[in-house]
Amino acid sequence: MSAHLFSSRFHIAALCILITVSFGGCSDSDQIQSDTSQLDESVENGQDLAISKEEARYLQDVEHFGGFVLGDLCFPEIAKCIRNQDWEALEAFFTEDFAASVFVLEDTSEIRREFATFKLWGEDQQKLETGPDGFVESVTRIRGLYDTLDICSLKVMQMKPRTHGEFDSDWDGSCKLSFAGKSTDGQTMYHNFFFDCSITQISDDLPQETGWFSSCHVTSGKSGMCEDFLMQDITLDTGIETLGLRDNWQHKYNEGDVRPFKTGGVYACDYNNDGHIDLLITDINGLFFYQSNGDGTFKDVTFQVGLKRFEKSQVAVVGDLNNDGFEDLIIGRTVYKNVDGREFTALGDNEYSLDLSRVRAALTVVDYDGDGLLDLFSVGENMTSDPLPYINREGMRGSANILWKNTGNFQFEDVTEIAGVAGHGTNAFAAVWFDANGD
Ligand SMILES: [Ca+2]
Ligand SMILES: [Ca+2]
Ligand SMILES: [Ca+2]
Ligand SMILES: [Ca+2]
Repeated sequence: MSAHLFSSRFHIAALCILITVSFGGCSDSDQIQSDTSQLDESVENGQDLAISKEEARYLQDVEHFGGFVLGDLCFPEIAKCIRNQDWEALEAFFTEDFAASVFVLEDTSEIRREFATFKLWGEDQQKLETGPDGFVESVTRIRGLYDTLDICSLKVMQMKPRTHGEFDSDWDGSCKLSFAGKSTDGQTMYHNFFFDCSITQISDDLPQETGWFSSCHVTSGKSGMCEDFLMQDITLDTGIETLGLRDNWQHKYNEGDVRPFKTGGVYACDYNNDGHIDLLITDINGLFFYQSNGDGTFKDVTFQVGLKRFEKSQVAVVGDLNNDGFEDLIIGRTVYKNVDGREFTALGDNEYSLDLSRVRAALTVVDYDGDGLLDLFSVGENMTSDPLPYINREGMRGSANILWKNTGNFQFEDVTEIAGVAGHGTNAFAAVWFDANGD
């Protein structure tokens, strides 16, 4: 998720905070418009959310300072110094007693594979305890291996105040220094080093300040080198047309436009049982169904299989709902029966028993009771047009989760209450089913 989505306070970065999936969000899908008449779906079961209002606010502040101020504003300046080999400017960020440890880079063995050569540094490798000079020397050596740099970045991995609640005192956490590009002898190469690090304090003024980076101790590292990139972009050779799909990061939104949280998804299935995976692509701009030709290429068969190109529902699910051996589809509020692997026909209202208007964010298929019939689970979602804050939305809970038990022939029974899975009204994008206890 990118910083550009949010105001700084709510910036989402790789932080130490493990938050149960609880992002609020509105979707601009016409299936999921916010609507006050839907409020009676919200979960008001008297149970408190996992953290107090104060704690939620604190987490947002930690995220703002650690993720946005440090991660998005300050660390890129350090990375810029490293990229430009401006060591004097880099050292200005260090405190007078800056302490560091670095690996003795030669102290590792090479792992040779047919396609690439790797190096790993970890607990077994020799480290040097050092100060600013030794740190800069180590970084200089790694930087010097590169002729051109595609990536030179310093990212926050975790960051939190050493003393709970004290932002203007020491912060501890970890960071990752990454390089990728071409080596001086023309090889494709990358280096990643992970550090435990400390900062003297973080406030909104930090980007204007120097002398705040107090320690940086390396914990592990890895590098790889090969003749050329191991992965190749083959999109143009597949027959899959991506031009019409919304790229939510690149798309230009006008001021005042709300950037949607969801713009679609890709659903893999083998609808014609020929052993080759076919693709359903839902997108804010329309619907696409690609049949695999079996040789890595695809054919657009959206119309041939009976689907509507201009259906703009992003919520979909694939699964053999009637156990006839052919995977069926639910797209938005329509249930499609797969007819012998040839086409999909939309079922009429009396041919299935699901109230799909209650589905908010995503549907997940699972046979939760092991009876051989695929059941459906819908996760709750924030139902207001204001997507923030995503932690402990005040005075407003998201919609309930719903579990539908499949009783055969597209008939479903709402077993949410019996199964006790309505949830606490937190917001989610999706659910994952797994057998946690191996029974
Ligand atoms: Ca197929
Ligand atoms: Ca079926
Ligand atoms: Ca079942
Ligand atoms: Ca289990």
